[in-house]
Amino acid sequence: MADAQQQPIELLYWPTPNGWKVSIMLEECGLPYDIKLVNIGKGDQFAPDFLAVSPNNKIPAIVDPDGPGGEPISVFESGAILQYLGRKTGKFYPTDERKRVAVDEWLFWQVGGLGPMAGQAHHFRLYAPEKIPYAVSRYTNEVHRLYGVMNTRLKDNAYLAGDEYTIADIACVGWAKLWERQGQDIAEFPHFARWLETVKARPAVQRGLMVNAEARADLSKDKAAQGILFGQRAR
Ligand SMILES: N[C@@H](CCC(=O)N[C@@H](CS)C(=O)NCC(=O)O)C(=O)O
Repeated sequence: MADAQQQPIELLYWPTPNGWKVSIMLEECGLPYDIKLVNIGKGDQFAPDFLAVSPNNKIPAIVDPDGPGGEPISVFESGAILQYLGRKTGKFYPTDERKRVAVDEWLFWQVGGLGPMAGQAHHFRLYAPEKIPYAVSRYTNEVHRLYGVMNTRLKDNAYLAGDEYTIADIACVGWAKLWERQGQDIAEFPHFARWLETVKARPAVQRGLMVNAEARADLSKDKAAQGILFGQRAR
């Protein structure tokens, strides 16, 4: 249970698949939080105060005033945030070592595989100024392969890490719900489809996905935002 004395966690956020991971987790855990919107299409992610917390200039990040030892702590990288909140609350991140290893496997699979590959599929299918057939097919195929892996896993398991809903499912749902934009046909993946409907039906997932949903713009039509997001080199 969330500590009644818990001060609000600051969530540095924009409504994207990586941001949703943390809004969903905070909703699932019943933790109080305040949103600080970081408009990544306008370049807020390069502001010094944001970089002090999230040096990779990407959302999400959190600042927890009640961190270890009662002192504030900031955390960046969605996987690290989910693990931190799971350890802090004892929710959705089992302590049994075998179960925890299974969660970590699928969590790392998401942050190192599904997220980046689906992100590239979005990029080359929707945002790239020229259609590059090789890139479109490379990332569409890779997402297809990954959904096949997920589908096989979910044939005999209710959730990614086994029979319990965990932070691994929370990490995946925001990406998986965008399967159409990734050029996929969900009918090919019936176990994946069953899992997606089950996870999306959770009230906390629905609340997490709605956080500042009105700010979510169509990036494919916003050339200025594309210039900020896709033209960066080391600063
Ligand atoms: N590995 C990071 C990826 C985060 C990420 O890619 N965030 C995107 C939004 S979904 C972002 O902030 N992009 C801003 C930029 O690239 O400048 C994580 O899992 O937290």
